[in-house]
This record gives sequence, C-alpha cells and structure tokens, in this order.
Amino acid sequence: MKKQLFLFTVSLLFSGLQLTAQNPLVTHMYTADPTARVFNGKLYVFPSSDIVCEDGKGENGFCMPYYHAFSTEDLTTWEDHGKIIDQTEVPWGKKDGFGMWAPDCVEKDGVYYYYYPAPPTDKSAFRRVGVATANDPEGPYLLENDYIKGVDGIDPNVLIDDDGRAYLYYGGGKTLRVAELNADMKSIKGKPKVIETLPDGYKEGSFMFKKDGVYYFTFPHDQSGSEEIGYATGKNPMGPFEYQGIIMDRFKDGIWTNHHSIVEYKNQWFIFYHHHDISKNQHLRSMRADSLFFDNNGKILKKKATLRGIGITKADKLVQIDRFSTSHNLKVSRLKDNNVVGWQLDYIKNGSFVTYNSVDFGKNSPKKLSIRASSGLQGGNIKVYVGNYLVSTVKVTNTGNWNNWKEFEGTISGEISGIKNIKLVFEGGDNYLMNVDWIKFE
Ligand code: FUB
Repeated sequence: MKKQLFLFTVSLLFSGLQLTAQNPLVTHMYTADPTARVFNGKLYVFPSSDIVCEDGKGENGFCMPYYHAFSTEDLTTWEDHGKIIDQTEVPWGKKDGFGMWAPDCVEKDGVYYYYYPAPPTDKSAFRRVGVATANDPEGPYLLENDYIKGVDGIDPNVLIDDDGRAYLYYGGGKTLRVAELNADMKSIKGKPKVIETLPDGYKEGSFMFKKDGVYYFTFPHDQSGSEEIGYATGKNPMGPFEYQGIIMDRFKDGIWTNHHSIVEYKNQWFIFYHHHDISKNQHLRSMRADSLFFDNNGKILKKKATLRGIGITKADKLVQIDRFSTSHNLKVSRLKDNNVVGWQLDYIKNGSFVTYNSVDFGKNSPKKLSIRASSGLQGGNIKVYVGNYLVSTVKVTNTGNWNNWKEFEGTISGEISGIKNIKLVFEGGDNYLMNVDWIKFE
C-alpha cells in the first residue's frame, strides 16, 4: 500500500481529503479513541491525537495535546477538518499536560456539545471533564471556563435519550459511572452512580447506544493482558445492565487499549476502534472501523477486526490488497519505501491467497490489470478472481531483490461490472514467491 508522504510536521497544519477505503482510516497523523457520530447526513469521527512524547511529557506513555474532527459521506473519502481544540485553550487545564484523552460530541437543539477529559491545573483529580460548544460539528468551539463539577475521571460519553434527557458515562479503572446531565448539558443532577453488575477487571472507554428500546452499554475491559470490548444491556439508561459477552477480542500483538464507539450510518452499523497499524507502538494509535451486525434477538455478533475495514474501493484506483478481508499463509509488513505509509504482502508461498471485498468496477469492464510486485527468488503466478470467475493470470518474475518493485500486467477475460469481491491466489515453486503491494484494473 503506497500512499501520501508521512510527515508529521506537515500534518500538524494539514486539513484536507484522503482516500482511505480500508484500515487504518487516516494515515497522515495518529488518531485514537474514535467516537463516531452522525450529524447532518455525514458521519463524523472525533478521535484523540497521539503524538511522539518528548522526555517527561504526558502520562502512561501517551502524549495527547489536541483534537481534530474528521468526516465522510461515502466511508472512503475522509476529510480532516483540522484542529478543533488544543490543550493550551482549556481554561482550567494544564497547558502542557498532554492528557487530552478520549472525547465525545453530541448535538442537542442545534448546538454541538463536545466533552473532553484533561488534567486540571488545580490538581483535584487525574482528569476532569470539560464541555465546549459550537454551532457546527467542525467548530469553532467555545470552551466552558470550568470543568463539570462532581465529575472526576476519563472517557466521557453522552447519550441523549428519546425523551431528550441526557446521560454522561465516564470513568476508568474498577468502576464506570453514569450521571444524568441537566438541561444545560454542562452540569450533572445529583451524584454520579457506579454502574454495577459488570465483570471484574479494569474497564474504561464506555460507550452507550440505544437500539430498538434496548440500552447497550459497551466497554473495553482488561481481564487478560489487553482490552477486549464487552457489552451489557438494560432497560434503563442508568442501569441495571446484564453482561452479554464480547464484541471484539483483545489484540495479542502488543497494544493494550482498544477504545471504541458504535454507530448506525445509512442502515449499516459500524464499530470504530483503534490499533497501532502504522507505528507498532501502542502509544501511537490509528483509528479503524468495521461493519457490525446484530442477530434477530438484538445480540451483537462478535466482530473480528479486519484490515479491510469499511468503504468501497474503486477498481481503477490502487486496490491496496495488503488491507485484505481474509488471507491464508502469508504475512503483512510495512513497505520499506522511505516516508511512505504503506504495507506489503510478503512470505507468500504456493497456495497462499487473499480476498478483498467491495471493489467497484463501475459500468465499463476493465480490459487489463497491473500488479505491483517484487521477488528476490523465482516469482510465480497470481490467479485473479473477480466474484467466482478467474479473470486473469499474471506472471511475476524475479525483480532483482525483494525491495525492487515492478508492475506486472495481465489481460482480463470476460466482462466485469458493479461491486465485486476479488481474490488473488498465488502459485509457484517451494520457496517464497513474491511480495505484492497493490493491484489496479484499467
Ligand atoms: O487514549 C488515552 C486512553 O487510552 C483513553 O482515554 C482510554 O480509553 C484508552 O484508549
């Protein structure tokens, strides 16, 4: 996968579009703790931002100084609306705390309320929760002068119920809490309540949503070395809730957190979460998304995290096949090209394959295809299937070494149109055959 230059100095100023029909959703900066919301027919994502820590900054290895907002209408083209809040603007917060952890944003009566945790200058708690308001989800946001009194913790999340009452969920550690918000959306009614009857172990990042009259209380939960995402359901926004099971298993490749949100957009449910795809450093995370499904009884079907993610990929653009839906007997690693965020398929053997869902071939069938590949050994053949049909066999030969890339072409037999799933099957001798970057149909 070969994309735009990966220059963080430039990205700080960046505001623009990028095509990312797969995971991670954006590659020009690190984004964690994604809260997805639908406003005005668009899907917005409000993540936190990880940056590389200078010595002694931040906490727990995280350096998180500001928030950006992102949106999409097609799940493929993501717009970065730029920085919406910076730690230096928080009236009650440490200007160099680097502790702007997971936020949320909701809309009520045309006003957008942005909830964010930050380390307070009065040192009254590890985190307090602030509110900022705007007339547009992209800002500009006006920050309240003080934090919400009585709320002490991380990961604010707000549900506005069908009757207009609003609830703030937050917390991390052994307990997660809920408090009803007053009509001003900036203060709470009474004392927060601990949410009971959840499984033991560290919990944080709770996200509440309502579907068919049922309150789904979902939360990352560590009981075995990194966070799985679990959920409980109830008939009341303040509980009690009954634990139902796991939505997403824990990752086992060196990332401890998995903060998420769940949203319905254009009649499909999605789970947004994060991973360390770009950095392989658990403090420099990148947001992802996958489709989510429910059974007929409202139970959430367990989701396997994918590289493919969401969104439709145009066949005549580069199909980043290393962001596959499924794979067999091969590996993925970062491209070795300097300053490029991208990945490659490697350790490909005879019989290895990848599938990639939802490629849009449009109305006019392509006549040929090209595949960017390399091989330090003998190469091999790639059989390209579209739907159930073998449409081409591309021969890849030795390119001199594994990092010397060439484009190999094939002709297409048959007519292809519409949105199709594709599959690449690799054939050859006993050794590793080739590395593959992308495929393109023309
Ligand atoms: O991003 C910092 C913290 O890590 C979040 O607040 C938690 O939910 C976890 O993702």
